[in-house]
Amino acid sequence: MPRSNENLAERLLEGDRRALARAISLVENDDPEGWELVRTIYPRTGHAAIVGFTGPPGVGKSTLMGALTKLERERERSVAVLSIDPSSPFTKGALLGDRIRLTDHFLDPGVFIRSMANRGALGGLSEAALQAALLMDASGRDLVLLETVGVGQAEVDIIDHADTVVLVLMPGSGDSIQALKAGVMEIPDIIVVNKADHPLTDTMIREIKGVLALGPKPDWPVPIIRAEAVRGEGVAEVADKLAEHRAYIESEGTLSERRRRNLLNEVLAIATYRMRRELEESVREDEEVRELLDRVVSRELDPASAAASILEREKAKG
Ligand SMILES: Nc1nc2c(ncn2[C@@H]2O[C@H](COP(=O)(O)OP(=O)(O)OP(=O)(O)O)[C@@H](O)[C@H]2O)c(=O)[nH]1
Ligand SMILES: [Mg+2]
Repeated sequence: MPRSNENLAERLLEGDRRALARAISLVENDDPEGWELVRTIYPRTGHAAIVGFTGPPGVGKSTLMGALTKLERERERSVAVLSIDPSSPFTKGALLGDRIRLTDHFLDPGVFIRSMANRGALGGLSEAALQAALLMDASGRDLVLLETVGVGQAEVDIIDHADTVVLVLMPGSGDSIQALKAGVMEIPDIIVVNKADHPLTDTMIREIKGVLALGPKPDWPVPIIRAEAVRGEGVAEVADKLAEHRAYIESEGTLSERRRRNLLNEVLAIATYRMRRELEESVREDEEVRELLDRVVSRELDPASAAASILEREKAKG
């Protein structure tokens, strides 16, 4: 490993914020040094509590995370925030403060804030974000908060890497309730109904309870918390439930089970991406593959049989 990198790893492990920022940039910019760094520090990860916040745009995720960060800082826990923004690769930097709404914390060395929109090296934003989260974890942060916009679409499933998933909704987010009901969205660990000054809050909570009641009785009953993040209302309750959930997953062995499952998915995601890329490369120039495709187009050969032949050929090559 280059000396500079060794140094970077060392500083990162000591908790140096600039080293952390640099390391994340390496990962985000597809720099091989970035993966090498992750390889080096990986044995030192696994200590941070990783909490994912998801929910429709504008419900108040960032505001809630900002308020939670404030509270955790009062308890002297260090925090890293990663906001994953698949929709706008252009907001990096300029609108960061606005998107993340953690401007109060920019000067606090106990808080590290970063947003990410690039796909990174390993195939997806989710993979790049996981690498970033690992770096944050290795740098000794007690708490890593991930933010992603979503109503259950699989595009960005970084949330899969969280130990605890918080779904943030606001009165009127009917789509999310439908998504939960239809099983498009996995049942989160904690649900926050934010902007609870809205007159439809009670209706919303009733609907959520209705949906949750359809499922089997869980060992962890999903708490539904009403909050007004802008005013700090309900934030302490969110912090308490996070701690409770943590204790629950630790005591039941669920944490290691969950991490095992998440890491397996991660390994498969990276391997799948790499295989696909290799396959695409090796078939692009291949005359026989082109003929195979022509036969699919002319309806002589069905797509599944063509795929099977391609795989056979690849195996023979390997
Ligand atoms: N009335 C009210 N407004 C709130 C509350 N919490 C947040 N807001 C406002 O809602 C708007 C969106 O808040 P954000 O925290 O940026 O929401 P977000 O979910 O992070 O949004 P995206 O990251 O863009 O998806 C902001 O103008 C907040 O000030 C609340 O409890 N009540
Ligand atoms: Mg936000």
